[in-house]
Amino acid sequence: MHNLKQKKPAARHNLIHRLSTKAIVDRLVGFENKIADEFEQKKILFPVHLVGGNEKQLVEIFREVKPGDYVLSTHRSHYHYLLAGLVNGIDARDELEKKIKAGKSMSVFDSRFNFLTSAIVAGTPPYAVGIAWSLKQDGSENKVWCFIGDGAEDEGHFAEAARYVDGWDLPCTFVIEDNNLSVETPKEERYGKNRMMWPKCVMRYRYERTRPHVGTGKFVSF
Ligand SMILES: Cc1ncc(C[n+]2csc(CCOP(=O)(O)OP(=O)(O)O)c2C)c(N)n1
Ligand SMILES: [Mg+2]
Repeated sequence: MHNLKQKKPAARHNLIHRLSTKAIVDRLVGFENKIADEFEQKKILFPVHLVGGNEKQLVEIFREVKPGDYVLSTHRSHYHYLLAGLVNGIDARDELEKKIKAGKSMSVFDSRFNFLTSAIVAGTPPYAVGIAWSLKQDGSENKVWCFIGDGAEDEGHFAEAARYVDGWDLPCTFVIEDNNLSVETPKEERYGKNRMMWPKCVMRYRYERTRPHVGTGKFVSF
């Protein structure tokens, strides 16, 4: 079994525990508002999937994340990245802004705090299984947090990954970020019902999105 060369973050303070929920929510919202403005001013020449409406739920979840845990994200990666940074004592706002301006909003990666994103819907659950398997083999105290949208629930990759994590009791939690939309299509229209039963390694939070699927809602001509 490959021994994961896990980068243990230098002993930094977990900033999530030093800041109030309101302070963190304000940071997140402020960041996305800034990115939205820059997008509309044509300073970002790439698609951006902005987040909104799920700040409090995410802060609550990230209070459980430990420094060195793996955080796997989606096309909607900004809040996950900023929060994973805080957990590891890093204010990553400037770095994220640079990444977004370089067209990497959907492919954010940071080995300092074991963060990676895939824009392929349900692209990360198989990685989550492999990482979690390796962490277990190594006797690590860290775990994997794999964030996916409800659209990824439609994918076989996810079902297989959840079954494997459950069956082998691997250190991984899948978090379904359920806005009841895959782009613009609700679950009932996709597979005939809107409730799915998954093993206990899968948790879900619901939110109503406050922004369009992609962009800001304002047509920008480059
Ligand atoms: C394998 C794959 N199929 C289709 C797409 C196009 N696509 C991008 S986001 C998205 C919606 C996925 O739903 P969800 O994860 O719930 O994201 P949300 O629409 O809520 O942002 C789709 C189908 C993709 N990126 N990857
Ligand atoms: Mg969705």
